[in-house]
Amino acid sequence: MPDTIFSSFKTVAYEGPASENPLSYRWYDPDRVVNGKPLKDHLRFAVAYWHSLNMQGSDPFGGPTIPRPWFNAGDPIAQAKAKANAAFELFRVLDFPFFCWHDADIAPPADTLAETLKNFHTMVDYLEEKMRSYSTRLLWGTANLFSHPRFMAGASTNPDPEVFAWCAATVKNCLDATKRLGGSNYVLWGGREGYETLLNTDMKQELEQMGRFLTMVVEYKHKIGFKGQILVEPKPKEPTAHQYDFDVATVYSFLKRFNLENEVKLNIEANHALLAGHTFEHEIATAASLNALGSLDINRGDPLLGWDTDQFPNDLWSMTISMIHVIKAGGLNPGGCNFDAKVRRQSFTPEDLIHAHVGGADLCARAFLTAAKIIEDGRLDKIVSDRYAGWKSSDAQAIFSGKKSLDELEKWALDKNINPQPRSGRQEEIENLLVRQIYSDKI
Ligand code: XLS
Ligand code: NI
Ligand code: NI
Repeated sequence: MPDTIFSSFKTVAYEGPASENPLSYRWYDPDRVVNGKPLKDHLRFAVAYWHSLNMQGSDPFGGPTIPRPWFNAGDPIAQAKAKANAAFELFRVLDFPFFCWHDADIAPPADTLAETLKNFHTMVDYLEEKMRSYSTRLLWGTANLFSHPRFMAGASTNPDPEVFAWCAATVKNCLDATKRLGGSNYVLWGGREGYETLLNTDMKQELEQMGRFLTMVVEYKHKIGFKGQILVEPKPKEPTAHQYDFDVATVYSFLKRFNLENEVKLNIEANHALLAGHTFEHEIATAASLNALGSLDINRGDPLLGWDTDQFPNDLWSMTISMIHVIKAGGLNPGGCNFDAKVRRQSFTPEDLIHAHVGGADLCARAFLTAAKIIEDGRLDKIVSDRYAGWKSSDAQAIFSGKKSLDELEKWALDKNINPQPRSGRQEEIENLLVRQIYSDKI
């Protein structure tokens, strides 16, 4: 194996909660069986190529701070190959079963479409070769249709149909590559699908374009027999103030409008939820209630800042509540937990990147284990089902089955002389119960 900045690190192993070794898993025991399946198959952790291999710590006020030696490895293809060598060593160190990429993360873009695709194919061949010697698989592929200046006015929503065609060609190739590499999902995040100013924007036209584009993606998926899920990733505010894929509810109604709700599911990101004025658990529960939960982008935002800081997660409370909803929705598979998270610009050593993923994986694992226990314990569920118990009566069920109209209900209410009484929502009791369970050492 080629020598990389990650090669000297031992593969991080599960050592249990008592371990003082900072580069060990204390909660993430990949083989621990929960609800009949090993933890690794529930969580399906993935490394995000862009944040872990490409990002070098630049921000609007300063350039790169994080040395990534593959960027000095020769011509652009040599750099991309050196980067891939390091990537697979990082996956090996973390013992993560999956990774995710954008086309532009794995292969250098060029001036023409033909050359860009040529580079991409060279690198897909190379990744395929790497995947023969490593066990890490592809959770999802996606296209970067937002960084290059040609996308400044949008990708599929661009006023220029040639940009739309460029995007179609790119996504076609990314879908082909995802299928070839055995990917479980294909993601579309609408990077610049939104507008800077309404003054130059035909919103109706742009939404029609976006709907047509997604429909073409779904049609092509079926044409090539790609069995993975197509996922849309909601995000508000960034980079444009008005993003069309604002949140789960907005994306779902868009899917309904274009009859795609049975074809496309959602990739939900914690930081995006926060930016939309929601919590991660709210977005997951919303998707679950619509049968639209697909996969998760794991990270956290800074509530004091208004942008996508993409930090590694550390909020056990929110992650546990989120995992309760995930488990109740039937789990994530074929989705997974992709660490769409980056280290801070002062965290420039390879070790920082490993610490970041180890902590994130442990947090998710602990949250998942606790969530499974809370569900098994049943007390929380009992409180909730008691709260809705009235709906189990045959009279109440008749409302749902459409057998009662407004005027019939009026008659029923008057005949029964109903007088509904307030009942406690028991919120503090529930919170106390969850504090005990979430912060318990016995997991
Ligand atoms: C950006 C998004 C992006 C998607 C993939 O904020 O989270 O990283 O996950 O394009
Ligand atoms: Ni994301
Ligand atoms: Ni994001």
